[in-house]
Order: sequence, then structure tokens, then C-alpha cells
Amino acid sequence: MSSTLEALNRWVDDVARLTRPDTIHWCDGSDAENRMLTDRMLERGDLLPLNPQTHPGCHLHRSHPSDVARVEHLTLVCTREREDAGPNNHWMAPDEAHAKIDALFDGCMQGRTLYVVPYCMGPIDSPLSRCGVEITDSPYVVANMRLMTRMGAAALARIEREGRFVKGLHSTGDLDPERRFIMHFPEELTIKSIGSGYGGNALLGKKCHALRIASWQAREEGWLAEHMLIVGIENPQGERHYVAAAFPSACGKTNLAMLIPPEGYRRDGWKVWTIGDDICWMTPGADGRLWAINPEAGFFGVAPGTSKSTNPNALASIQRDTIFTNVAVTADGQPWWEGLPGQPATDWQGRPYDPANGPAAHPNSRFTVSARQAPSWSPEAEAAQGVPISAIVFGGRRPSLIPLVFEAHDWAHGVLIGAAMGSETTAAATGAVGVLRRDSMAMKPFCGYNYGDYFAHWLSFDRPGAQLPKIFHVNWFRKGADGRFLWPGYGDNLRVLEWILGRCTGRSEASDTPIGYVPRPGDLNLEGLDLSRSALAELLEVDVAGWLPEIEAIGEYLASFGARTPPRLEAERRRILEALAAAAPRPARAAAG
Ligand code: GTP
Ligand code: SPV
Ligand code: MN
Repeated sequence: MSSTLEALNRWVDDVARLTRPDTIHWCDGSDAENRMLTDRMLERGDLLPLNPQTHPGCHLHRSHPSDVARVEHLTLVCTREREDAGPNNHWMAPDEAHAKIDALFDGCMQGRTLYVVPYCMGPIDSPLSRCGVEITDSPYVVANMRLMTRMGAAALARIEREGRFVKGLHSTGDLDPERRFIMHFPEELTIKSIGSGYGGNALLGKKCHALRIASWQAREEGWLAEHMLIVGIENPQGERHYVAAAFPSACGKTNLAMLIPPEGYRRDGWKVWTIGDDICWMTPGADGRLWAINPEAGFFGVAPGTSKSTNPNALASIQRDTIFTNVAVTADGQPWWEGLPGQPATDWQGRPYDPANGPAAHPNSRFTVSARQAPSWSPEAEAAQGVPISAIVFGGRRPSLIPLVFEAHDWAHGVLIGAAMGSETTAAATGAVGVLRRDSMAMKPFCGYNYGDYFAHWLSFDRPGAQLPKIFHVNWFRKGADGRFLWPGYGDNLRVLEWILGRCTGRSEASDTPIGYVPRPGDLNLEGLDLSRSALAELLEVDVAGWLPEIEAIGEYLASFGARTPPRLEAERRRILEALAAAAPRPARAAAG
């Protein structure tokens, strides 16, 4: 088979000449093809069967123990000008990068099948969607792409019609971390990835295309490609509002996107609809509002912590036709991870479970499942025009200082809040866990260009005629003196979303503080919640003395992007600093100068 698009055929030929596969398979995305691939993977041991009674159509994949997360130090943005990639990215000159990685691709598919995977990011008939083709030698990648994107014949037809697509070349290579690279060439709409079979490194439609390449295109074309969930909140009056929220990897997007309202809310008629759990593409509409689509069609979710009490929607979604990666297994062949009832028999590496070896499931173990299987999945996720966004929410893991929720005074202040985001690192990427780092808009690992230019692009949406969403910051991860989370989180986060949407419709009150509008204890609906008065006070406190050094640190961080940082952000920062200094007890006032 081949396509009617010469440019595509030529590229596949060129790649085949370089990588020398035994055979070439063009994917059509059909059930028959998926069965064939599954059988092949079961035969080779790429997939292991799970209990077909409790988990029909589910399989386990164990990746190489050195290949279990994104590798940010091996992820490069290769632009002609180094400054265009910015200090937020690792950079290599395009010629040098191509030469380096093509040498690794040379002959790497000998004895293997080359799969051509056409995919569409977003509803197949949406003008906001964008297409790509991934070439890979991993059937596991094909099976995941089939769940995560609109993959196959319909995507190919659109690509042939449009003639334009992102080229992604992937091989698992020999899985040697020394010969592993994930390279992006935004000026050529090209991705090359070798040496890893793991999620974000290998499913090229996801972070590589839908964020790094798409953010570059979005800047050129006037839209936004963001690391955000999209959730619809329906109140008892039947009004539906959509919220887009950016939290860093493993900081709660999937959970918020699928939350189940607390009991009292359910009784009153509140409903929550999932549109997306990881990526959001937003474009200004003719009405001035931002309209959003989820470019993905599935969830690649964190398994540990997913349970009946935390995320029952996710748990219900993954009872059938799911690929589990690096989870543990019970004696009767069910997938298992920390947070589930029962006992693991074997750990994520297939060893008999021994607590001395650490957690049974890898902390970054994942499930891949079609989004349609979520009970909360919204039909609006298929809408060609997307959904209108009422509020944008930023957040991260901040054990101290940052209140449960606050609202930006205006768009520019909101952009500063997003740019200043910080969060403790998680197991989603290799490296130390629990280290506080700046992660602007949760895009540190995913922004395909200079952060300074990115902040300016965000600011540019504030123009005449725009009906922009209000911007908020949340922190579900504030800890008390005893080291425990102060806020119950999960379903109870709807209480905060209700306040947020109330701010958008004029129904919620707040106190105006130097850092933004903060709810007073009585402004949140806490009915049915067992939260001590002191915990609530701590969650909503604006600690002026603590904020002064934070705002100083934000200044140093913004300055690190040099002349590309828009002066407007620094002006906003100084405004806050001065307001804090005016609110501070006497000795601190001098600091603001
Ligand atoms: P990526 O898929 O890596 O982008 O992650 P994500 O942002 O979708 O994170 P996810 O929802 O999978 O949550 C990651 C971890 O945070 C899980 O272990 C959750 O149980 C935990 N978590 C999510 N929401 C909350 C919350 O409100 N409070 C607390 N304490 N933990 C939470
Ligand atoms: C993340 O790390 O933010 C993820 C998983 O959503 S990955 O696909 O690996 O990027
Ligand atoms: Mn993510």
C-alpha cells in the first residue's frame, strides 16, 4: 500500500532506505489490524495477558527498567537560531542534530516491521485539528497511538486532502540510554525520536507534536497549544461552563478532568463532563472568546493513586480494552498499583513482590484507554468548533505559601501568575522527585520555543474585542506542620471550581489582596466537609512576609530569559511587590525599594 500523496510516499521511501526494515505496514486503524498486532505482541512478549474475566481486552506491557519516563535532558529543540529555542530548551543546530540522529537510525529497523501511522490530533472534521504521520518500529506504539489519537484511514484521507502533515520518525533502537534522543525541528515540522519506547518519548502525537511542534505553529498562527485539561461543569440550573487547567505532569489533571462531585453537590444536580485530561488547543473565536479542543482521543494516565475513592471515573474506564504499562499484577492476573485494595504478586519488573524493592507498581506506571470509555466523557469533545473556555486555572505542587485558590486581577496579571508557576518535580520525568522548580504554564518540558516569546504570545491575546477567560491559581498540595495535605482534594476540588465559576458569573465574593482576589472562609461552599477552621485559615492566608522573597525569586527567573521577556511582566511583578511592601509590617517595607 501507499498513499496518493507523493510527499508522503517519498518520505516513507527515504526512511525505509535509511532504517532498512524487513517489511512496511501502512496502518488503517481497523479492529482486524489491532487484533493482528495484539497477537504479534503477545507472541513476542511485548504484551502479557491479564485476567480476561475481570479485565477483558486488557494487557500489560513491561518496558525496559531504564525506560520508564520522559527524558528531559535528551529532549532537544533544534532551531536555526539558538535563541529561538530559548534557555528553557536543550538545543542543537539542525544540521548537526540530523547527522547525529540519522547515524543512529542507520539500519536500525533490520529484522523489524516499519509501521506508517497516519493520525489526526482533534476531531477529524475540525478546522482546529492538525495531522501527522508517525513512522515507528514498535507495535506497542501503534497500539497506543490507536487509542490516543484518531489513527488510520480517515486521518490519511485528510492528510492526502491537505497535503500538510507533521513528520515523526521513531525507533526503539537498542533502548540504550546513551543512544537515546528526542529531537524536534519545528521549522521543518519534523520530530525524530530513538532509543525509548516510553509514552511521551515515543507516542509522537502527544507531547512532541501536540505541544512542542504545535506551540510553535500556534505562535505563528495566533492560537495556543497548552498542557491543560478541559472540564465541563454543569450547575443545578443546567448551565455549563468549561474550565482549562494547566498543572505539571502528575499534578492532578486527569483527576480534575474526571472528578465526581461531593455528595451534597450530586444531590443538588451538579455534573462534571470530561473533554480532555492533558492537552488543550485554544483559538479566539469570532465572538472573541477562546474556543478549545482536546487534540487527543484517549488517556495515558498515571496509575498509582487511581482508586474508587480518588477517581472512580478513571477506574471505571479501565476495566476493559486497556493497555497497562509497568503496573504490578495480583495472583489472579489483575493489574495492581499502590492505592488499590488487594495484594500484588509480581512487581512492575515481573519479580515476585518484595517491599524491599520499592513500590510494586512503578510510580510513573500508566494506563492507555480510549476516552470514550470514561463515564464522564462529553459528546462536546467531538464538536468541530470546540468548547468556549470561561476560566483558565494554573496550579502545582506547593507544600507552603501558595493559597488554595486566588484570582488574577486581569489578563496580564494572570499571565504573570502562569509564568511564575512552580511545582515539585514528579516521577513523570527521570531525575530527582520532590524538588521545587519553576514550570511556567506547566510547559517547561513542552514549550517548543523561547519562554520569553511564549509569554509575549500569551499577552498578545489581550486585544480589543477579546472576551478572555478569567485566570486563577490553585494549590491542592499545601501541607500542614504535620506534613499532611491540608486540603482533601479530588472530588472536593469542585468546591473551588464553584467559587471560580462564581467569579466568572458574578456570584462569588472575594477579598482583594496584593497577590489577587482570594476567597474569605465564608466565600467557599464547605457544606458536608470536615475541615478545621485553622486549616481553612492557613489555606486562604496571604503571608506577606513569605510572598516578598517569592516575588523576588520570580523576578530573577523572568530575567533569565533576557531581552525576550516582555517588559509588561516585569511591570506587573513590580506592581505586586509594591502592594506587598505597602501591606507588610514596617521593617519589610524598605525591601521593595
Ligand atoms: P500527567 O498525565 O503526567 O500529565 O499527570 P496529571 O496532571 O494528569 O496527574 P494525575 O491526575 O494523574 O495525578 C497525579 C497524582 O496526583 C496521582 O497520584 C493522584 O492521585 C494525585 N492527585 C491528583 N489530584 C489530587 C488532589 O486533588 N489532591 C492530592 N493530594 N493528590 C492528587
Ligand atoms: C506527562 O508526563 O505530562 C504525561 C505523560 O502526560 S507523557 O506522555 O509521557 O508525557
Ligand atoms: Mn501530561
